Amino acid sequence: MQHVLGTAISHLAPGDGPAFLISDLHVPADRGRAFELLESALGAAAAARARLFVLGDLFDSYVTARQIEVGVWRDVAASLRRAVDAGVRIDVLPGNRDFLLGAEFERASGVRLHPGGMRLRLGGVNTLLLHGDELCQNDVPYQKAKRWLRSSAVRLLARNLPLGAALRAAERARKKSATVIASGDQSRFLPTRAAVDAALSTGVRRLIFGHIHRHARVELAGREVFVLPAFDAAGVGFRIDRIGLAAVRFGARDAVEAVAEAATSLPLG
Ligand SMILES: [Mn+2]
Repeated sequence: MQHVLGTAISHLAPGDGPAFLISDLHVPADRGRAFELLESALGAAAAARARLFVLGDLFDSYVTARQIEVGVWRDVAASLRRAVDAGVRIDVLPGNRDFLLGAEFERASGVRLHPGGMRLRLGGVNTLLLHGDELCQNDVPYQKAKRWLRSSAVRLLARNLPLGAALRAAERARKKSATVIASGDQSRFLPTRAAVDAALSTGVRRLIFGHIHRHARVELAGREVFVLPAFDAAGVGFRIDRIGLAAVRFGARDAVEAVAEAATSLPLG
């Protein structure tokens, strides 16, 4: 398998029909607004006969395999399953908050879960889809912790935790991460130019990622770079077809409306 910045890349068959992309839903244990927004996106994808890509952090946290049988995790899986049964193909990347998603999630939801990034021809354009955390190479403590957390021993241990212990661990990790993010030099959370160049050097013409919660579109060395905003903020994602890529907002009753242009600059670390 090809790797970019330590991320395994799945090569997918071309998808030249319409596609919707969303990222960073962070669906919380109490459902929040994100759950409703997800249902809107699923309805819109079914109505438009579009496929759906979720570029990571679908959940605010996901630790143990037992989680998919309870609460909001079970309900999200059921919603995804209804869309899949209605003919929507859904491809999901794990994010940094839900990297422990496993085969039980695929089985319950019917989506295809890929280990890292995805590469495919999308709307006629060779495209690389990433969550985006691998691009933030200046965040050295995070990149170190990531290698450790994703080792097979830690994965095995976490995914087999009893449900109560897993949920408490996830809550502690979430609080700690909020404290870390609020402290220190914020520029370390930006993608680095070198990392973006490494992703583009795979030969794609378009790179799309999320994670940094900052809607943007920029051109770098003749290639297009698009950043998805956090979906839980306003229900905004991208629509891609043969005509191009546009930002859209998902609303009630399968409505999809155009969104104003994104920032055309992206600060890089
Ligand atoms: Mn993220």
